[in-house]
Amino acid sequence: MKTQVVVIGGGPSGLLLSQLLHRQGIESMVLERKTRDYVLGRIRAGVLETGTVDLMRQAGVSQRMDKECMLHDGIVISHADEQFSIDLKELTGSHVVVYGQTELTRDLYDAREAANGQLMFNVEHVQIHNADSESPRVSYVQDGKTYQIDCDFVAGCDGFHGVSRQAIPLSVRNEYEKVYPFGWLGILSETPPVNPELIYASSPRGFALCSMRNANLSRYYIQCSLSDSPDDWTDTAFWEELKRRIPTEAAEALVTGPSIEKSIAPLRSFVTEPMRWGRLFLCGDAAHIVPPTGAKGLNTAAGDIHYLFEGLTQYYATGDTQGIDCYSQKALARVWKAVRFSWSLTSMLHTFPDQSEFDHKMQAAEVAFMKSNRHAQAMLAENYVGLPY
Ligand code: RFL
Ligand code: PHB
Repeated sequence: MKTQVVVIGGGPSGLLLSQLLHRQGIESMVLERKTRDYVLGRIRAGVLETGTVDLMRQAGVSQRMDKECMLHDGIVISHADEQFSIDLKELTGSHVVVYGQTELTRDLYDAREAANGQLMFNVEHVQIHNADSESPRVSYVQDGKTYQIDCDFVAGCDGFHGVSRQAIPLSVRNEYEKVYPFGWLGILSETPPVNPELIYASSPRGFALCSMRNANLSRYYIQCSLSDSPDDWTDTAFWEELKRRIPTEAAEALVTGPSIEKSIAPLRSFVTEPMRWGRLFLCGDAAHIVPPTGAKGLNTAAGDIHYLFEGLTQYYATGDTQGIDCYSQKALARVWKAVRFSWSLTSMLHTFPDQSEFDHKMQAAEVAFMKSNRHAQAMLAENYVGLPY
């Protein structure tokens, strides 16, 4: 088989790239290890930057999103008894959009399928060959049969546990990592959101987040121990713990109900450099992970796709490799800023196991400064709505 771009991974990064390329007449094949239903069953991101929304528009897949998404002009930060809003709109002139990753991915699958895009599911043993040559090849196994695809480029969009990053030799690959000593236990429930804006709550018992998907679908998280399993937490125990961590009025207003999904995500910061080796380009979680506190994972993935799409479009239109040559440098410059922001928000709002009284005082002083200082609020707001591409 032959195509122009092989995309490894049918998550949001891979599908978005494939759909954008299709709109430019550039052919791609997407290889996904799981089934479509499995990918759509993973409950992940909820908050989109306007840059991500614009890319969905550019990909021609924003119709449902434009109709169903919720515009958010602010977020609430609470710490012990202090509570204040960050007015995103007033501080930046911009906003974020609440639209679930599940829905965004569904829209992309629908569009790729409607255009007869080549999507292979349940593929195994994906291998990248000759990525540092002019003619890379990708092989995979499906239903026990081995297939080979000759291509011009390979986009590694296969997430943190994928094979693409491992294809870059250790002699050229540098990895930077910080693992946080806690996770997030998240639940989805068919209840109205407790507050129109997201609440990021820091409390002596740990962090909590009140988020949503729509007017009758709420997403809540609490910081938990890494040794916890979702089965350790009954719904009642979850709701009780959430109420202890969020502002009193919110706890009193909270509508509880059965969870329809419950999962634990570990928190990690991770970056691999470079994000390109020969004709292989890493995008999204395959190249970097951030803790979800800043809502930057999917948005940073979308940034990568923007740069790679620009580079590939330029190459196919003119033969000029300038865009693809500076892909890694451009993407990494934005990635590191998202990594810093996510780390700093995580550090400010979570309880750490070995934290001293001094450390607690530093967190409290940082929140108090932010509450009273417009510049500090503006710094958070600019990062939260998304840095320019
Ligand atoms: P994905 O979504 O992991 O998709 C990779 C795909 O590749 C497939 N795959 C393979 N396919 C073929 N061969 C192989 N060898 C393969 N290995 C893997 C996988 O099956 C999968 O389908 O990566 P992608 O596309 O880069 O997308 C990244 C985002 O999923 C991720 O960054 C976000 O979900 C992070 N995130 C958030 N990001 C935001 O921007 N805003 C948020 O509000 C937000 N909230 C979150 C989040 C992540 C969370 N978790 C669970 C980690 C909240 C949570 C709780
Ligand atoms: C979510 O709704 O899943 C969500 C929102 C904001 C975050 C992380 C996750 O920072």
